[in-house]
Amino acid sequence: MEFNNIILEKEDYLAILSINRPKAMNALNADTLYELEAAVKDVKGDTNIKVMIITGTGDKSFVAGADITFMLPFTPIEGRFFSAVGERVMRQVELLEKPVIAAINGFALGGGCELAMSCDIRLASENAVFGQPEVGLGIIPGFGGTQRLPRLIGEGRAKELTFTGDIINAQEAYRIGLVNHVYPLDQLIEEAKKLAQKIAGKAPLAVGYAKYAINKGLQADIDTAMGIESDMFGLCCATSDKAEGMGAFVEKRKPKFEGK
Ligand code: CO8
Repeated sequence: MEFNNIILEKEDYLAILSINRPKAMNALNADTLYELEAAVKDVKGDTNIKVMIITGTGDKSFVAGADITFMLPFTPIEGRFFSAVGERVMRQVELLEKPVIAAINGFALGGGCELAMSCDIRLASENAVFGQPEVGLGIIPGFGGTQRLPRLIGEGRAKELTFTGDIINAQEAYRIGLVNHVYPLDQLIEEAKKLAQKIAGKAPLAVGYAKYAINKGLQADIDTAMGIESDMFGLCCATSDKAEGMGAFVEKRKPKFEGK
């Protein structure tokens, strides 16, 4: 698929996906979502890639939301369809068995905040701002925001942000646990790459299984969740990386993981 609204770059083990619609502050229309979906599928199938970073081009905006001009003429059927497309694409980001780091370089509003929340780890630049301003447009968050925000920051805070449409800065996002770290804008991508490198040095299948266990377990009751964890632990024991990791410890050397 030819990409017109995103850029997908690969550096060794790392995929960097940049939303690239500068004329609309990187807002998400249907084409951009379909490209994002294709890129995630590509990364999923590329065994060289261990970690993905999602960011926005430019220095002002990560993603300023779903494209309002695109949504303005929506019928109920079209609205429901577009919401479901966004939900599906963001779920694919969430379910990708490789870590996804959001490098949030500016506006993360509406669908932008929702995209960031579908990533595993969120790093923000000092100029980043967050919010779910949808109710000010007569709609509600429709790319998973009503579900992921309360799971991430708690019901009370999520309801306040969603009902008021308040915009919060990066420090406040850090304080309430919406982002893991805040960096100066010019250091953001380097810090995201450093984090990616640290993760890429670990056993990739184990990292993927840990992501699976956390994501699936969080949606299940505790006994089912423990079963998911032990299943994934068992699966790790089928990998040669487990023999390598433990063998290296015993032999007092650094492990060399192959993702097998
Ligand atoms: N959609 C479409 N165009 C946008 C968007 C957007 N979300 N955000 C910015 N743009 C466009 C502007 O219209 C403007 O275009 P033009 O130059 O042609 O007039 C250009 O980007 C630059 O924007 P501004 O001039 O407004 O730049 P400022 O620096 O003054 O302001 C802001 C930047 C604060 C980001 C401002 O543009 C803004 O408030 N944007 C809208 C933010 C917003 O409300 N986002 C939520 C959208 S709703 C949503 O995301 C719902 C998700 C679920 C959908 C479910 C499917 C049905």
